This record gives sequence, C-alpha cells and structure tokens, in this order.
Amino acid sequence: MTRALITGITGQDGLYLAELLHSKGYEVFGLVRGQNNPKFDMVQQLLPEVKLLTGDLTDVSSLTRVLNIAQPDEVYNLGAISFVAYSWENASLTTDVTAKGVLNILEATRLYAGNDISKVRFYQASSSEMYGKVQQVPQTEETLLWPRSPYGVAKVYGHYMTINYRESYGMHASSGILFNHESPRRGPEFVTRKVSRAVARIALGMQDDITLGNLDAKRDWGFAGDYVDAMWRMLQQPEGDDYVVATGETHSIEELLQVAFRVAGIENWRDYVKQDPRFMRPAEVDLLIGDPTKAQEKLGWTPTVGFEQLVEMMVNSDLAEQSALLKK
Ligand code: NAP
Ligand code: G4F
Repeated sequence: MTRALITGITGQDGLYLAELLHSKGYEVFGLVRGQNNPKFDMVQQLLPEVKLLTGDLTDVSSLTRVLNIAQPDEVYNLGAISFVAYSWENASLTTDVTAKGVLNILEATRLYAGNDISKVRFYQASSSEMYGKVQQVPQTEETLLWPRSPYGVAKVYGHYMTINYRESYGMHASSGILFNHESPRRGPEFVTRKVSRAVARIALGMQDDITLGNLDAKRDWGFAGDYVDAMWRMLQQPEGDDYVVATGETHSIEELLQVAFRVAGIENWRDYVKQDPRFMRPAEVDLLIGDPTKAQEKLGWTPTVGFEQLVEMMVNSDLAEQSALLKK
C-alpha cells in the first residue's frame, strides 16, 4: 500500500487529493495545525479512513515527528497561507508559513529519507501568482517570475527551494505551477465562491447585493478536482520536474458575475454589484493565462470541467446549501 502525507489536508485541494489517493488504494495521512482545530472533525467525518496528525509547517520538529509516524512514499505540501489579500496584512507570517514552511518540510523530508533519497517523492504547491506582472502571454514553465504580493514572493521562494532540493540532493521533487482552481469547497474569501454564494443568496432573497474590488482582472479558472489529479501524475513520473497546470482560457471577474447570475436566472447582474476600494489590492495581477502543453504531453493531463460548467457547479451547490439554511 503506497503511503502519502498531505499538508493542508483541511483546505480545498487537500480534501480532493485525499479522496483521490484513497480511491487509488493509498494509505493517507494528513497534517492538521493548531490546538483543537475545528476542521479536524470535519475531515474525520468526511474521510474517516484518513489518519490525521497534528503539526505545523513553521515547526520542523513537528514535521519530523509526523514524517516518522506516517513513513510516506509521497509528500504533498499543500499547506500555506493562501489568500493573497491577507498576505499584505500578514506579510511576515505569510513568509514564515508559505516560504520558510516549504524549506522546513523539504529538510524534514530529506532527513527522513536518510541515505536513500529515492525513498520519497515530494510535491510543492506552487502558484501562477508567481508570474504577477506577467512577462509573457500565455505563461509557461520558462516565463520570468515577477511576483506582486507577499504571497507571490513566498511562493517563488518555495518554488526555487524545491528545484534546489531536486538539483542538490537528487530528490524526486516536483513543483506544480497551478493556476486558479475552484470548487464548491473553495473558501468564501476567494472571489469565485464569494460570488457564487452571494448570487445564491440574492436569488433566494436572503441578500440585496454583493460588494467587490477590481472587476477587470482576468484569471485562468479550472476545477480543483482536475488539478489534484495533475499533482498525483507528477509524482508518478520517472523524474521530478516543474509543470504549469491550467485550462489555457482566461475570463474576467465581470464574466464570472455574468455567468453566475445567469445560472440563478438573473440577467441584469450589474444592478446587484457594488465596488469598494477596501477590496482593491495594493498591487494587482491583471492577467493570468497558462499554457498547459507540457502537462498535457508529459502527464497526459487535460482539464475536464470548463469555465461555465465550473461556475454552474458552484452556484447550484450554493443554491442548495442556502435553501437548506432557509428551511431551518
Ligand atoms: P486553502 O484551502 O487555503 O488551504 C490551505 C491549507 O493550509 C489549510 O489546510 C490550512 O490549514 C493549511 N495551513 C495554513 N497554515 C498552516 C501552517 N502554519 N501549518 C500547516 N498547515 C497550514 O488552499 P487551497 O486552495 O487548498 O490550495 C492548496 C495549496 O495550493 C496552497 O499552498 C495554495 O497556496 C496553493 N495554490 C492554490 C491555488 C488555487 O487556486 N486554489 C492555485 C495555486 C496554488 P487550516 O485549514 O487549519 O487553516
Ligand atoms: O479569488 P482571488 O482572491 O484569487 P487570487 O488572488 O487569484 O489567488 C488565488 O489563486 C492563486 C493562483 O493564481 C493562488 F495561488 C492563491 O492561493 C489563491 O488561491 O482573487 C481573484 C481576482 C483578483 O484579481 C482580485 O483582485 O479577483 C479580484 N477580486 C475582485 N474583487 C476579488 C474581489 N477577490 C476577492 N478575493 N474578493 C473580492 O471582493
């Protein structure tokens, strides 16, 4: 039985990845941070077969303990402070977790492997936010990185540290440069879920409008379930490498709003949308669009859910969730 350790198991991707690995017959271990983290019970109820261990990416000794208990063949480092807007307000913490945390888990993994570095394979959750002020359209594995937030800078550190462990120690370490991926499990602070939830509540008469920031930014949005499959495929290759995972399509926040309101039967969406500078960022990433050719050719990976289907899935899920709340 292959054994896997997932950091960030309580997040969107961690849950999908744990389900995928379990369906493939893996023994799955998950790192959960904090004392009495309420998400511990949530994961245990959803995935009772997963073994949860407490630890924190900022605490190397906890990572060493967890690795020794889990004895993984594969380590997926998904844990991070992942909300870009929050990263300006908590830049030092973001650096500790999202940058230095990668070094901590890489080093703990190297020490766990001991004299046999081939004993374990490593995945790092890198991000299209690393492209920031984009220097090439579409973005590839070779595009110059120009991060525009403390989060983006931290991810660049983790990306290069992963490459360094591959090149310095021969570790099977892969960096997935994942573009935005969403699902009904997306945190409500991110724009897609903020929109899908608000649209559902507006359609049900529970809320009057939604207040957002920049509506012009464009993102390459895919479905999280597809993206965790790409992570797994990376670790099944003979060598570690870097891969862009994206749909190759981009859409603005305005288009997101238009489709989301249409799913709920509302055409005059502008009547329900307000803007407020408090949701604007000190520096914006205006346009992200990835070129997934390498992932397609080497991993045999293709996205299965398109933009409109994704938005429909999220709005319908929130309509069901909010209707249930109304009935209570
Ligand atoms: P998410 O839902 O925000 O999950 C982040 C996870 O990190 C949570 O489980 C969180 O635990 C955990 N975490 C936070 N601080 C930690 C710490 N100090 N020690 C250990 N764990 C900690 O993020 P996601 O959307 O699933 O994304 C997964 C990874 O992919 C992240 O690294 C993210 O930066 C990266 N990424 C995401 C996207 C995307 O579009 N979703 C794109 C590119 C890259 P709690 O639940 O306890 O807070
Ligand atoms: O949904 P977002 O907060 O995601 P963002 O900043 O693109 O980051 C996400 O994707 C990255 C991959 O590229 C991940 F690495 C990262 O961890 C995270 O998962 O914002 C998307 C866009 C931005 O341009 C933002 O300015 O939506 C714009 N936006 C406009 N109004 C808003 C809002 N974003 C949020 N969260 N809330 C708003 O009210």
